[in-house]
Amino acid sequence: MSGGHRSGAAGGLPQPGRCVLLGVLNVTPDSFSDGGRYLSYEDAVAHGVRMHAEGADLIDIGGESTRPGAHRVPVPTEAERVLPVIRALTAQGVPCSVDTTRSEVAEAALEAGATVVNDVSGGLADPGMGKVVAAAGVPWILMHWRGHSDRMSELARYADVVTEVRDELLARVDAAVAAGVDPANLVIDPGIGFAKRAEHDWQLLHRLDALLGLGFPVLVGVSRKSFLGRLLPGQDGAPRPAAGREVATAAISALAASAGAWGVRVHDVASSRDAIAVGAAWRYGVAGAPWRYGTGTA
Ligand code: PMM
Repeated sequence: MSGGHRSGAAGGLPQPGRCVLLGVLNVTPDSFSDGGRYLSYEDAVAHGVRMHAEGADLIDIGGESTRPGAHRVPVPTEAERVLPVIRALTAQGVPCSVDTTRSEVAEAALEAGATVVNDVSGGLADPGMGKVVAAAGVPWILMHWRGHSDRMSELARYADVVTEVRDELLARVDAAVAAGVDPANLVIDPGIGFAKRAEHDWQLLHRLDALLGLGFPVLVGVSRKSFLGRLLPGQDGAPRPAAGREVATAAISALAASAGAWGVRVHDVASSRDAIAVGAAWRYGVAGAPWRYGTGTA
């Protein structure tokens, strides 16, 4: 890509003076770590309010599981899951993003009060998404993606994962800008665990600077993912179950924030909030200093 539309100033993005926290709220029966827990409207809203109180800047609400092997749900089902929760949370002043690859769902979610679109397909799954986001003038998180969950493991083939992910993300940025989206409203995300094997995930985190150097805010989503389970096997050699991956998740939140990531997407907001505060105090040598994302920004 060009690179001509890079921007340091992000339009409508939350910038709270520290690394942004997106709290995960999956209103699904089958997401890998919280599936089925927040399927009831009351439980979902209460959990969103709780994460907001713990420091989440956005509650990221999804109605379709993206775990490897998952099958798609019909549009009305996805919409019926997320819209009432978005309405209830935004009515209480809790900012929400919608985690969807479908323009119809995104459009309805924005009408219901969501202020950010988080699209794990980076606009690839639905050619109409760019138009909806451009018309609404809201931030759009473009994640690196190669195909739907039922076939993503066969797509995890790379000669040089860092370069390929960077170039494929830049192609999505170009497509978004061509659809009329303000580049200041774009966030990029390496898509940890999506068409990636554990070694790809670690290389992408190790070389996060390759994405940060593009000049767009970067979001990192590792929360409880399987590469962490494989890093931390039990004595029997089996991967650590998802419930035991919280400390590892918080460690990555601190490291990602210190590296200059704009935000992290996590299930447990409190532990990542604390880890990020520690990382920021370390980085600046003082507690509570105002913090800016990006590389080399003081
Ligand atoms: N991961 C999941 C879902 N949505 N969105 C972004 N931007 N980045 C991610 O890494 C990401 C995402 C899968 O995790 P979940 O099933 O626990 O929500």
